[in-house]
Amino acid sequence: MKVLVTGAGGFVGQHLLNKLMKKDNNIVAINRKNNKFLSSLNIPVYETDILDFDTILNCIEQEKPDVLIHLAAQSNVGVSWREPALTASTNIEGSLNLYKAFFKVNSKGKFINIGSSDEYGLTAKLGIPLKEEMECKPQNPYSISKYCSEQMLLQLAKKDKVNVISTRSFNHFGPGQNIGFVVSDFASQVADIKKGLKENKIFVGDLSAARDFLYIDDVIDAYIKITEKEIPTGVYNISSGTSIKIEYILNKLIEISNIDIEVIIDKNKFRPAEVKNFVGNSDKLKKIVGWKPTVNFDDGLRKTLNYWVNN
Ligand code: A2R
Ligand code: GDD
Repeated sequence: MKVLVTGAGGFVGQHLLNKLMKKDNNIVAINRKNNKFLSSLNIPVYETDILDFDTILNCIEQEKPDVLIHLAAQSNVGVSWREPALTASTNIEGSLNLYKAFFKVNSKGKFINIGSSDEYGLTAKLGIPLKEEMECKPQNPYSISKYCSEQMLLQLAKKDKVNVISTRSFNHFGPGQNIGFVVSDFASQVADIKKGLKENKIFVGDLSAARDFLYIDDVIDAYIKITEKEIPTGVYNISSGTSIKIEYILNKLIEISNIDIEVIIDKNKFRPAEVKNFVGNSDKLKKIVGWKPTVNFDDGLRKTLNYWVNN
């Protein structure tokens, strides 16, 4: 099977490619700029912005992929408040470019769009595990762009009678995730303290929020199953089913590090609008592709902290 991955040099992209390469797949990558990891793999890499339709079409015409896994995005909620237009164009127009180019070349192919649990927005306030059929009320520029692209793609898929899977992936974390996401923000600071590069103070945002977290390996496993198995067009949650308080993550990382660390709440790190608690129900995906998460949350934190200590 030939699989084209966009955003291949990003956090999820690198983990996904490592796993896909171990299987009998033919991989092609799209990435905006030159990337050391991608250059080290023996695969075709197209360096382009997903807003550049002609280059995208050229890549897809040359490679003729069976499956497109669309990861490329402005993925950071905090950044989306500062750059709403960039977030909208990348996440909406970029996704539409890929849809148009992909199905122009292969109307029998599978388009996997990576969306976000954040699309549920205010509905999460119900405090019950979110299901795909529940209403979405996104509350920030990032989740609005993700919901918009998801709905555009699904409506077009209905009209064009093509196969589009759009995930609502809940929070994920692991080695290689950028600063700007909560586990990386905390683990990188704890690692710097451990290495003596920083005084024993950690700066954090809103600790009262809670999220449904998956370790990156479980997320990749879900994406691979969606790639390999037949799956009807629609929306699929990818979640653990458990909500974890941000404060727990902080305390656990400090406990694992075995150092006394002073916690400083930094109001600048708070979001203009925050839905406090997310938890998802992923029965739909489990039933169709037989996926279930397997990594213990605390073990995932240990691996992530080790990554930061060693890098
Ligand atoms: O910003 P760059 O140059 O490192 O590339 C990022 C890429 N990307 C783009 N590629 C082409 N044209 C663009 N206009 C463009 N804007 C961004 O998407 C990077 O390689 C990738 C995103 O990687 P991360 O920010 O590390 O996100 P992550 O965690 O891998 O998320 C994957 C997907 C995204 O759709 C998220 O919204 C979702 O999972 O949660
Ligand atoms: N980033 C960050 N940094 N968040 C903090 C911090 C901090 O120092 N302190 C507290 N938080 C809180 C945030 O206010 C939020 O409630 C929670 O920790 C998680 O923040 P993020 O890791 O930035 O994740 P997110 O939920 O806003 O968005 C992520 O998850 C989505 C899935 O729901 C991103 O990975 C999105 O791309 C993804 O779609």
